[in-house]
Amino acid sequence: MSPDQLRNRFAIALQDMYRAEVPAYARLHDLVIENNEAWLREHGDARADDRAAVAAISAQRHGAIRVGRGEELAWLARLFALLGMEPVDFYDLVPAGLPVMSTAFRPTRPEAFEHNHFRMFCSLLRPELIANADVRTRVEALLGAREIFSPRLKTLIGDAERAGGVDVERVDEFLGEALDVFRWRGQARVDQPTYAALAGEHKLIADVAAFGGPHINHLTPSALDIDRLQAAMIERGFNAKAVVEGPPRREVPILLRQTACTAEAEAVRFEAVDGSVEQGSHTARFGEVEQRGAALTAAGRALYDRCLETARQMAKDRPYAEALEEAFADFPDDLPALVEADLVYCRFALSAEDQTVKFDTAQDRAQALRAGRLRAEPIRYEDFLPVSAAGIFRSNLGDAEDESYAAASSREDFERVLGRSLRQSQNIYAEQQAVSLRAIAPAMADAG
Ligand code: OOG
Ligand code: NI
Repeated sequence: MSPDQLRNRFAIALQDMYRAEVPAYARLHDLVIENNEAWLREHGDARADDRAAVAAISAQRHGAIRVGRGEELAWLARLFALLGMEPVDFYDLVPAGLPVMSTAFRPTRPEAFEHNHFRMFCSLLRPELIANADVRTRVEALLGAREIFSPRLKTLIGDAERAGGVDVERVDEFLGEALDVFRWRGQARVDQPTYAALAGEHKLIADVAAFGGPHINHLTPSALDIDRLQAAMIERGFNAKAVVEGPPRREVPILLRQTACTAEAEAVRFEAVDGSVEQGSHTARFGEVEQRGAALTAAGRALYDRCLETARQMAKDRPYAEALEEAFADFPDDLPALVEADLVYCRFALSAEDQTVKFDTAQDRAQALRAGRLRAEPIRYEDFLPVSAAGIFRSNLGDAEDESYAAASSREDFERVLGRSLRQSQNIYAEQQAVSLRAIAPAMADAG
């Protein structure tokens, strides 16, 4: 089966599993479906009457997991490679007070996104950063002794790698085994006092080390209008975040906007040293919603970071939404201006066969765009935002205070444990834009 088809099957199965595991997520997902359908109807879009189309539009676009040791990450990389997902970008969350480093496994070809968008944000715990020596030793022992992949799944992965893909006859078994990796286990591997000691160090540490595997901690469906969805969440009594994270609402959406409902406590069985079972709870899993906009160039990203920082400063003495609006007034919001300042990546095409159009520089392209001689379609941002990611971790783990860790993480260390190199999203977007421009050039040469 093709990696794209397999990823689609996997994502659908994961969605079903997580809906059954976390009822609050199922309610949020239903609200997204209802909201998207209403949006389509109001915009005269015929897909509003097509249940399958609405479901596909409202399907989850990403999930997130956390693992405990390098070997686990390396196996995940092999599994996701078979689903057509490559590790893209390095996210060091240590400066944000989280003892993890991360990447996102995702499709990289534009055609692959048409099959299925699913990405998995994957964080690796860095137990060596745990200051308390007792907790650190305990965590290392717990992680060293666990296997998150069944022997059968490892065999199936090895077979598929040798055969160049998963055999159609093995797909059900393969997906069943893969799904089990991410399943919630209501059973902790430690007793209550140990859980409390780990959580006392950092909730994240308990979330990883106290359990037998990397349960999904959230899935994220896509909203056609995230502000409308946020308002609906509040109106329906969801425990929604106070604000939509990321850039403000704009004419030309950029990057990624996200909101979420906070995690609810789930029952957990802890086994005491004497073998008796104690009931307790763990709070980590939730539902999130996203809406994506254009990928930014390095210059665009630098401007975005400056605007966001300004907003943060301004928000000290006024409402955040207002501060955000005002801070982003410096970020151009019409396509020709964005193209002219080389802030967004686009796919370009000629409006009509015309060999006199100049498109070598950003200024040329902006001019041709304004004159209606060139068309530009912003390339969608397919990655994540570390600031929002840190906010997501914090809001669902309920940690108000930032920890401070001495060491920064290194991309090289991460690649070594991953067992492969990371792709860089900037290169992927730049290449997509360059491909579109190269396609114009021969057309003009032919015409000449
Ligand atoms: C991952 C948070 C990152 C996002 O949407 O930014 C993420 C986590 O909480 O483990 O999914
Ligand atoms: Ni997320």
